[in-house]
Amino acid sequence: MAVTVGASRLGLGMLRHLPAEARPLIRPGTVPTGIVHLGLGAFHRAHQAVFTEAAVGAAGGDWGIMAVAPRSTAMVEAIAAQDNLFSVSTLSAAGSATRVVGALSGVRHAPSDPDAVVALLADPAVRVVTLTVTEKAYQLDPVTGELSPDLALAADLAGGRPPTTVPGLLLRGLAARAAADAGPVALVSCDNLPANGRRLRGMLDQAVGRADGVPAGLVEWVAANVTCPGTMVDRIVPASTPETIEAAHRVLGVTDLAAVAAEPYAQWVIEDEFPGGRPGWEHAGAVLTDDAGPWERLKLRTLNGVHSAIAYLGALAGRETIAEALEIPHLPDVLRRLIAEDVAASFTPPDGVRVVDYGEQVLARFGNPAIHHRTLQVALDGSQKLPQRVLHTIADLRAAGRSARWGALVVASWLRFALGYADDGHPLPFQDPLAGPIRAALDAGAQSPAGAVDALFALREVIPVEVAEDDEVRADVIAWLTALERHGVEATLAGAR
Ligand code: CS2
Repeated sequence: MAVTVGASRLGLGMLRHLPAEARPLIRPGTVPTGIVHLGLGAFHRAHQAVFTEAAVGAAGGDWGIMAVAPRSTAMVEAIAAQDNLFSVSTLSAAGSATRVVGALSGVRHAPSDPDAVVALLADPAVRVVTLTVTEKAYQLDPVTGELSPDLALAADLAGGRPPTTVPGLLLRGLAARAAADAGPVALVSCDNLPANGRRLRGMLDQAVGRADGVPAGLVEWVAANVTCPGTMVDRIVPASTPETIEAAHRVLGVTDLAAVAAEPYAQWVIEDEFPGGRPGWEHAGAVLTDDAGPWERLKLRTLNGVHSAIAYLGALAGRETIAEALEIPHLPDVLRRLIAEDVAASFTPPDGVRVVDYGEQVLARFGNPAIHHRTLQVALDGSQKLPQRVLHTIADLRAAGRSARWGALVVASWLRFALGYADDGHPLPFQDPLAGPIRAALDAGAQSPAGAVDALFALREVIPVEVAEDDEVRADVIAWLTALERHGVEATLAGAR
C-alpha cells in the first residue's frame, strides 16, 4: 500500500500525546493472553477486538488476544512495530471518530512459525480460539459440507511437517492440547457461514477422523473438551486504503499502518458454550444466547444476500462502491421486493424482529456515504457465499411452494458478473476459488443464457441439487440473465415487475 508515513508511528510511547478520547481502554502488555485469534484482517480488528477490549475494560479477565495471520506478513509487521496497537475510525454522514484499540497481546505469522501457533493452541491459558478466515479457508464444500480433497490439506492431515492450512493448524494444535492435558477450549467461528459453529465442528471432526499421527483417543478428547459455539457477526468494514491511514493520522497525529475504518453499527450474537470461561462480552453489547441460528439466517439472507445483489448489479452497471450502486434508479425498490417477498417469506426470524424493518435498517447502513465499500470487494468468492446468502432462501421458498423470482435475479446477476465484463463492455475481474470450473462451464454454455444457466447448474459444488433441478427457478434465472445481457442492469431494473 503506497502511503506517506509521517515521522512518528503509533506505539505505547505515543499514547500520552493522543487526544484523551482516542486512547485505548486497555494497555497492551497489561492483560495476559487468553484468546488466540486466527485471521488478522480488518474485520477482526474492528469487530471482535473492539468487543473484547470493551468487555475486559468493563468486566476484567485475562483475555488478551494473540492474533495470528494465516497468510500475509504485512499486518503482523505493522502491528508488531506499533506495540500491538491499531486504530478504528468510525465513519458516518454525521462525522467520524478514531480510537486506538489495545485488545491485542501479540501477533504471530502462521506460515513462518506454525509450531508457535500449535504451541499457543496447546497453552492452558488460552481458553478461547476465534476465527475470521473467510468462507474458503474452512475448505468445506459449500453445498455438502464435505472437507475438500485439496493437496495442502491432505498433506496437513498426513502430518510429518508443520501445518499450512487452517484445518491443519487447528488439528495439530488440538492434538498438542490433548497431549498436554491443557483443558477445554471453545473454537468460535466468526465467519459468515451458515451454522458456522456446526460447520467448524464438522470440519474438525472430519479432519481428526482422517488425520495420521494424532494421539489415540483424540476423537473422544475433542468430543469432551472442545465446543464450537455458533455466532452471528455484523459490522461493515471495508478493506483499508491509504485514505483510511490518512483519516487516522488526522486525528492521532501519528501514522497507523494497521488502521481500519468501519460503520458505527456493530452486532455480535454468540452461543454461550465456553467450557473454559469467556470475556464478559455482554458488557460490550454482545448478545449471549443458546441458539444463534435465527440471527444468523436473518443476517446472512437479508444483509449479506442483499449486499451480494448490490455488488453484482452495481459492478455490472459500473458503480464503484455499494453506496453509489444504491443510487441506480429502481434498485432500492427491487431490493425491497427481494426482502419482503423472498427473504422474509423464507425463514422464521428471531422473536420480536420484523425482517422488513431489519431490511430497511440494512439499506440505510449500505447507503452510508462515508463508507467506501467497493462492489468488487463484496463480489469476491461468490461460489462460497451464494449458498447461504441466496440459494438457501430459494430452496426454502420452493419447498414451501412459493416462487423465488427475486432470489433468481441475484443468481442471474452473479452469473452475468462471472461472464467477466460490465454493461459498457469493460472487463470485470472474477476472483473465486472455483473460478476454473465456473469459467469452463460458462465457456461451454456461453452461446445462450439457457446454455450458461444449465452449465452452471450442473456444478454440484455451487448449486444445491433441489435448486438445480427446479424448472421454475431455472426459467426465472434464464429470464433475468436474458434481460441483463440484452438490456443491461438499469433497463432490467426499470422493467422489473
Ligand atoms: C460482505 C460482508 O464482503 C462481503 O461479502 O457482504 O463482509 C459484510 O460487509 C459483513 O458481513 C457485514 O457484517
